[in-house]
Amino acid sequence: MALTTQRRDEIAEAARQVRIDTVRMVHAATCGHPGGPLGMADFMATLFMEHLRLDASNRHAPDRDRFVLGNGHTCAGYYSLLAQKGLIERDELLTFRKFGSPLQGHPHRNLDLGIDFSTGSLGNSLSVSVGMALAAKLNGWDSRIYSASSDGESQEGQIWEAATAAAHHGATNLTVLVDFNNVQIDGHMRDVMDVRDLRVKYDAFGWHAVDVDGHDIDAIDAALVAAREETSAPSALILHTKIGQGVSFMHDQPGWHGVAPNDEQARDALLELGVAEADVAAMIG
Ligand SMILES: Cc1ncc(C[n+]2csc(CCOP(=O)(O)OP(=O)(O)O)c2C)c(N)n1
Repeated sequence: MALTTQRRDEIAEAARQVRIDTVRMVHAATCGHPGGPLGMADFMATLFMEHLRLDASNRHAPDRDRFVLGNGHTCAGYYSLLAQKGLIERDELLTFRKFGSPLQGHPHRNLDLGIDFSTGSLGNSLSVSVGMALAAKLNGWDSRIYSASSDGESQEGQIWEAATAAAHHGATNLTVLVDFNNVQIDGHMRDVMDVRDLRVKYDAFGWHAVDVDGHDIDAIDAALVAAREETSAPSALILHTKIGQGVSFMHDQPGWHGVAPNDEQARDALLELGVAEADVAAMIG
């Protein structure tokens, strides 16, 4: 069933909150990765708010859904959504990357907070997710495994070993969401090492693979529904996004992969994201 207008607005608001939290967290930490989470906010919010069966009440239930963030450097947005789902205290978000905080610059497994796996070393995530999917099947759990990845992570050979294994062993309860923004740490994919057409690649590996506008909440929701209904193959959503989406001076700029905004930039970003001027002053100091 299609999203109601109210539900779409709620998801869009959750995505806006991801963007606001990301700017605040990376600014407060004076280091981190703002561009990726801004670009992923729309599909991550649709997944977390509408599809992922993970919340404070079922965080330890064996038959819950699971989420693995392969592009672990984009975790500011992930933490924001865990807070929006009541798994992380909102106050804790501003401890991001601080000594002793559970919210480090790459996810550290912590089931109390809903973090199912440690990531950051690119390439492992799909292998782990295939294992989780097959384990759920063997145990008879009605769990779906959602695995976020990226065009940069798709340069890792291990991703394609995992893709082969997933199709061969029938991990039909697995959905990978690839953030395809055509950018990675050293610049545009075409200048570093182009991964080309990921839909065609996943299709050739025996997956149900679709291209999706990664900023269209209705299209993302429909693709996640179709993935859940696909019973003959694992599913790959190739989500076409722009790094830095929502903040004009970060939009499609590879330079914002891993740089913190200074005070002035954070202020401008928060104002553009619709935060009231008085609140921005209190946030930035
Ligand atoms: C195994 C491994 N090699 C290198 C890195 C360094 N690294 C961190 S992020 C990144 C680029 C990843 O590309 P992508 O996720 O597409 O970046 P984004 O879209 O967020 O800019 C690299 C190479 C790493 N984390 N792990």
